Amino acid sequence: MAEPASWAEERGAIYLRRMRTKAAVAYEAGKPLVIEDVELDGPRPGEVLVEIRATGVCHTDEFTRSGADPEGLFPAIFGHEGAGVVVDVGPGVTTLKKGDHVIPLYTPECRACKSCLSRKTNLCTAIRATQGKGVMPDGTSRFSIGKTKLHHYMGCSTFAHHTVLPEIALAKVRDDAPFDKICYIGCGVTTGIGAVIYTAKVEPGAHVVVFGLGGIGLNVIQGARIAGADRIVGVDVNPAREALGRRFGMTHFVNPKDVDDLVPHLVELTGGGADYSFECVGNVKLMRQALECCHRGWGVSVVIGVAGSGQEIATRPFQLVTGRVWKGSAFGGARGRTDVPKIVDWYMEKKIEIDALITHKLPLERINEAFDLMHQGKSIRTVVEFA
Ligand code: NAD
Ligand code: AHE
Ligand code: ZN
Repeated sequence: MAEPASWAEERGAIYLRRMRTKAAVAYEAGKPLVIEDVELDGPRPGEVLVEIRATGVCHTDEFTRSGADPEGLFPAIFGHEGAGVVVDVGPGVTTLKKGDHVIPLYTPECRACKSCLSRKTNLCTAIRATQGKGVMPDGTSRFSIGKTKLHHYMGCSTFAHHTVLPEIALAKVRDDAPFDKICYIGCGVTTGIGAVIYTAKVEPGAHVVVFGLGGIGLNVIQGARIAGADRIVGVDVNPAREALGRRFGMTHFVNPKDVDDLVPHLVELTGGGADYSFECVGNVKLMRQALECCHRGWGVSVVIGVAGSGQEIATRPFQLVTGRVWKGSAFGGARGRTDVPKIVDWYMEKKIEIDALITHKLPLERINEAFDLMHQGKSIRTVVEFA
């Protein structure tokens, strides 16, 4: 007898095949993650079971772990920068099959909601409400430990060896791309490069200022170089970031600690103000500086950094009256199912660089060290590989 395409099809309406898998569980804000064997229910209609092969640890995971995220829920399985292989599909899934290589998307692309159809944004709204509540689109969680349900995180939960996602939240990518590198395209690479090419649309010859040269900012620099920017000024309090910044295309480095008045200094360095600036830290004071270092009349400042609960941005309205533009970018403005496979191709064709940014690799059991390395300013990206 031929093997059924999936267990769910075989059993008709019962979709609850349960398996055990290893995951890093966040029980409480501010506490280390705990490695556990958790239960995972199989994929329901429109869902896909994925074996995660590798996941990056992004500053946003730390933001939520720390308790600064107003949407943060506990207990949860974090992680949103993964890559893996389809293990099983639920009924009705048509675009993916067992064995496909995929990148989970915290910004899905349903291609049918008002936002997707508008062509004005990448912020698909098909499942955002349930995603923010830490559950699948049907309102339930697939993860549990004993009788306790665990929340999904950003619709991805890639700090688990296996996870379940909606079909619309997976980008199918080529089979020959290494998981331990392309997982970074699931957030940092796409966010940084995308903010330059999709959100800001930086043009050749532009003068660009990038605040924060971490996992996102260095990708903004790489994007600005690819876009043909003429002057790329990097700003970071960590002097160790200068060398990597220059390697990725930065032409000038500024450590705010060495400068009396940062904004006039940046205006001078960019010959009257930046055409484009990017805030890649999540600090509302820097967001203001990033706007105010922009050129009068046309400078565009893009907020990428995520700021903690209760924080607000401020500037004199005159900054906007005189033509500066403040905008934001989520997932680099990229449409995941359409753009992510292309970005994987760019990596494989050596049009973009990723390897040098993956500074550390750890097994899941040591994932808490990734947060330590981040705080110590030692890592750009730590990638956790599943054995
Ligand atoms: P990271 O920790 O790798 O890098 C942050 C960098 O900022 C570090 O190099 C640090 O030295 C520098 N920095 C800290 N304080 C500074 C200051 N006062 N002045 C100048 N530089 C300073 O973090 P990351 O992974 O690159 O993430 C950066 C931000 O982007 C975070 O807020 C993260 O949550 C956010 N993010 C947003 C999106 C999005 O879609 N909008 C996607 C991913 C990450
Ligand atoms: N939950 C936070 C906001 C977090 C946030 O802005 N997330 C970014 C992605 S960061 C990836 O590392 C994003 O895509 N935002 C759009 C969205 O719909 O969440 C809060 O402040 O409530
Ligand atoms: Zn991220």
